[in-house]
Amino acid sequence: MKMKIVADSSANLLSLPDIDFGVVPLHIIVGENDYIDDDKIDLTAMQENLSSYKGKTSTSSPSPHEWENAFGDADVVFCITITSSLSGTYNSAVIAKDIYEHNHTGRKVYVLDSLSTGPEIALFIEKIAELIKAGFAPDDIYKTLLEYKDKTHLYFSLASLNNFAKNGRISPVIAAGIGLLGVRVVGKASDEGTLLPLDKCRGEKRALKKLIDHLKECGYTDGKIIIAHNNNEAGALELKKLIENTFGIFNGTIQKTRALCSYYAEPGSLLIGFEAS
Ligand code: X90
Repeated sequence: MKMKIVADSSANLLSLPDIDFGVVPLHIIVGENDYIDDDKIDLTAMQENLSSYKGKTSTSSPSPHEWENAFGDADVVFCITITSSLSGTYNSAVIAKDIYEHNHTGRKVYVLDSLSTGPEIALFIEKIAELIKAGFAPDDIYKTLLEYKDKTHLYFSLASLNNFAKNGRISPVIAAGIGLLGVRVVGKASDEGTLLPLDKCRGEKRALKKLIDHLKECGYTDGKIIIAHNNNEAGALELKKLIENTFGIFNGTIQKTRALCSYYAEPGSLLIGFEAS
């Protein structure tokens, strides 16, 4: 039985070792340019264009057809999407699932709405890969994944909320009052899969301290952690060090954001996905 994991590009992953893995790109639109968030994109050029462009910019979700192509010829697909509260990506995956299962009797697609993005999705993907390699049956993998999802979290320190506000993905009330230069918004993905700001921090040091406080509140001890950063390796390494000092271990990895997360988590931002109890 051929099993495959398929995620959208918000997971910031391009490949997985020893596992059949596919990525469906979202799009970043800057004037005339449609940037496809795949392995061929020039991220530096996109970011430069974004920072100098004065007109409207936006993003768009993949079509059902793009999902269907990524399912390939797998008998079982585990499909993980960015939160349905902020993107049409999940809806389009569900449509693709229906078409795929209808056209290929006996094949099965599990679609999981992550209610999150970035490094928390990456944790889900790594968990599924682990379970596939351990030889578990598809239904058991999906069940274990749903339990796992209750233990993981996504927190962030964002350098700006401009692109969220401009694209109507946070309320104007929340957007106002934030957006001061040098102020970082620390917050989390809510249970409903929306952006929940928790603290306004002047300077990165304070933001990192807040993130550590939130890890403690969540009952974090030594679970797996993935940090994703947009052009802020120094911040990611500093956070890693604080985690080591506070919890005695950094059980994790550091990644760079790909295009979709780089658009919303603007340069200087950090995302952190972790397992708590
Ligand atoms: O369909 C589309 O055009 C894509 C819209 C995506 C909007 C959300 C992107 C989030 C990227 C930013 C920080 C974390 C926020 C967490 C909220 C769940 C990462």
